[in-house]
Amino acid sequence: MTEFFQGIAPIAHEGPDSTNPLAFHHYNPDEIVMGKRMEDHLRFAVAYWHSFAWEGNDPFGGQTFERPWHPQDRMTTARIKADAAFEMFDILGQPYFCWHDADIRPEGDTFAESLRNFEEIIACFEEKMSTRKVRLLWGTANMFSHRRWMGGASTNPDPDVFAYSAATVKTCMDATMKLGGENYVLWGGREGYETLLNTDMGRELDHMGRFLNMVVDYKHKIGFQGTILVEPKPQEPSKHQYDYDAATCYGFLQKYGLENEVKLNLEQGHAILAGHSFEHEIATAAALGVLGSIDMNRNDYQSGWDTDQFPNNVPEVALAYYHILKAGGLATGGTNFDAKLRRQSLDARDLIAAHVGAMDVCARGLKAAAAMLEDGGLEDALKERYAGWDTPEARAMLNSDLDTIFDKVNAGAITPSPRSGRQEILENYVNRFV
Ligand code: XLS
Ligand code: NI
Ligand code: NI
Repeated sequence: MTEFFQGIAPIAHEGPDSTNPLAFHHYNPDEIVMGKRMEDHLRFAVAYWHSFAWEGNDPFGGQTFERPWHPQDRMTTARIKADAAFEMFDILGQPYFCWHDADIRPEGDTFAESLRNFEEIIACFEEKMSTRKVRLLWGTANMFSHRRWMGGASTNPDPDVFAYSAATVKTCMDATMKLGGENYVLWGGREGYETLLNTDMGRELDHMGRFLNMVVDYKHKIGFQGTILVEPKPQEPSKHQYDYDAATCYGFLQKYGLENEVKLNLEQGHAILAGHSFEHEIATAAALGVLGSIDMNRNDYQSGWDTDQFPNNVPEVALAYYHILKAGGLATGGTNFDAKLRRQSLDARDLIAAHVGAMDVCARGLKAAAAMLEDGGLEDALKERYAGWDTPEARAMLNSDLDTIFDKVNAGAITPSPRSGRQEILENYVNRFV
């Protein structure tokens, strides 16, 4: 036992009238929503990097947190960090967690030493998981922090870095599989460029496509049953990341023959950075058949950065879950809190409260989304708006050609009559539920 969370009891559902800040008011894992337990819809995960590896620094200031697992450059503290992490999982009772290799183990002097460190911690996780219900939602490789990745990982101009990336991802996939992980994520933070003056874009994209094919081949080789996910983000740290948004990623997957093998891990803050809404990204992925999982956070709308704050906006979250429910749910995916405390939130209590609040916000969003779907108001409005396409003549048009259509329109048989899109009415409708 570490002392870090001392005095904080496991969080219980106390209902909306409770004033206890360390209780769930809306998240009730066993409550049935649309025929399924709330926990099984939301599939919450804690992100090891923000909660345990991040030390409170920002671009203008250094470490603000002092944790029992600092400094993080040795195995003794990596084990204390693991103890604290699992203590927090016990307190929150969330079903999943996620990691990067670099979050959980200290970097060694050589690849082999880093791997030894990593495998030791994975064995320690395996032991801790054997007596608990918590599972691994996904593992991933941090191929953006160390200086070797400064020019990219699989898109690096140096083939030695490509090799290092391949070897690193292999070890992270092995570890993910060992822990029974349900997905494997690739986020290409430095795949992209700072200046075109030194970048051969076509070559880099080909290398990235080849790399991802190797990942998929390896998945099949080892019999990994989970889903391979790519996480779109338009910029930060690279200026022009190749995985800009859901639509760009889909084009990339298609070009390299991967659209049936790889799905997307969509993040709220990344959607905003790309100039979209979260539900836009979810609806895009769902329409293209590549909705995988979500990273739930929010940006500070004033600062314009990827500030990775815990979600606190029920109407926004409700629309995200609306599109997820409509698409049939998260399948192997989950709701990963890719979110960190503010750097002044120094206490263990802050870390717990952040997750408790976020889980409550998501629960409210899910319930609102389910209520809207069950009521059917938005679906009815959609049906009505597209009702013209229900006629056989309209459907046949899709299989005809410009000349045939021209003849009908030119003969006066077809005259469009504009109808209201009813946006305000629909917005007011949503407002009744959120
Ligand atoms: C960074 C990304 C990262 C991925 C995992 O912005 O969100 O945290 O989720 O590498
Ligand atoms: Ni992010
Ligand atoms: Ni993320």
